[in-house]
Amino acid sequence: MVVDELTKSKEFMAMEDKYGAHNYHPLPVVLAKGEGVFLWDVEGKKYFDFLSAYSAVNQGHCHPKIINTLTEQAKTLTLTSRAFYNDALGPYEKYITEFFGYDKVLPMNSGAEADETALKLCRKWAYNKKGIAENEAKIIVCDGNFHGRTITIVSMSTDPDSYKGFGPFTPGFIQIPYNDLAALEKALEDPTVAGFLVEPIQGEAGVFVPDEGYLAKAYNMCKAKNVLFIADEVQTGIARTGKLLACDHENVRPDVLILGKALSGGVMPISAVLADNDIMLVIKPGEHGSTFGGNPLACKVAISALEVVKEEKLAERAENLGEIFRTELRKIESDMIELVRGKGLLNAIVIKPKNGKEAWDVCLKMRDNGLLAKPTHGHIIRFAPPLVITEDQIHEAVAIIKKSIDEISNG
Ligand code: IF1
Repeated sequence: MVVDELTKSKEFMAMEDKYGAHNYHPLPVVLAKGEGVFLWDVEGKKYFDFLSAYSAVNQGHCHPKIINTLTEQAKTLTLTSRAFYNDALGPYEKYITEFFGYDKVLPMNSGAEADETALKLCRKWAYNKKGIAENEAKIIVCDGNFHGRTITIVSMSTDPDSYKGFGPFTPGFIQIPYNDLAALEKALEDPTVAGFLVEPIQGEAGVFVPDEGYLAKAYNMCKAKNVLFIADEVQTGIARTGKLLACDHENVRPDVLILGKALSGGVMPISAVLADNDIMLVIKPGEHGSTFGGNPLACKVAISALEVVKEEKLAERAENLGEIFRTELRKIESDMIELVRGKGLLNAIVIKPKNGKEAWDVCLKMRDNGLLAKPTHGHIIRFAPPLVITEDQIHEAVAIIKKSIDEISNG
């Protein structure tokens, strides 16, 4: 960037630094416009978006169908609260429960709220249905988990960046290694265990894909012990991994399904918890909710966002284009690429630092070359473009990734 261009971007970055909390360390790029797989910065430079706001923009930025729905409903009715009925919530609840095959949905806003809802549902079910003594219910979680940033959720975390300095912590969680059925079997021996909360693929931990069969075996082990299998598909759901849900790869139907992010196509915060009546109905009127949960604007937007998934066959696209993407990435000959892994269009490369250069430097170089991605846990770069990307664009993006790694590698 030449000096005057830097000024504009620098002004925006300085403003965020001066007036905003420092709870993020963004890649230095200031975005102003998004359309489909592309983003533009304040200087008008165009980029491939290979993060999709952490898989919230699966349908592509500002999808016309979703934006039309948003603008029409925004002129009509945005929020009633659940103190009253409205003409959008029922039709949405019917649509989404039929879409995913569950009796009921509890609508929330953020992914963390949906995870918290699932935890409350599981505990209430433990006391009312499984007969565990009040306040004794335990929930099994995995090392490396990421389910959000609330105090109860970080109480489950094994990442000090997530929990350190935020104690005291919520009790009642058992941490076991991810992708370890023996550890799960042992933990399930505890009769006070009520649920197993798991990401079908661990996104934040670095796109860890568990062994084939892990989810199905874990599910069966939970059923044998009358323990709820709770799938957090906030990041892996909505077609991202090549199926509507990542659990679909193993034909696992979670007892409790948690959705978020792309449920709105990246347009606004919409999340949901789905379950059948014997679980969902343990929560009675007045025992849980949220001001914006299930608001008419979100209901209409979510229906459009899900219609796009079906109409544009986004799961099939993710499956096919993900294979091509991983194959092409694996052709890149570089001693900086340790490995390539992923499922559908949720992928990552593990970078081996070289000459003091690491994943962050690769991301800066990719930015200069027109592609945006961000490292997770220092040495892993996650690649998650909108699922509307084309095969030609996949090849274009791989060329940028290769060029950038070569430039960094050869210093
Ligand atoms: C950040 C991570 C990803 C999630 C899963 C629940 C939530 C998330 C599997 C909570 C949210 C976001 C949060 C965002 C960055 C991003 C993220 F790096 F933090 F871990 F994707 F991997 N379950 N993930 O991935 O949903 O409350 O955010 O709507 O906090 O920086 P949320």
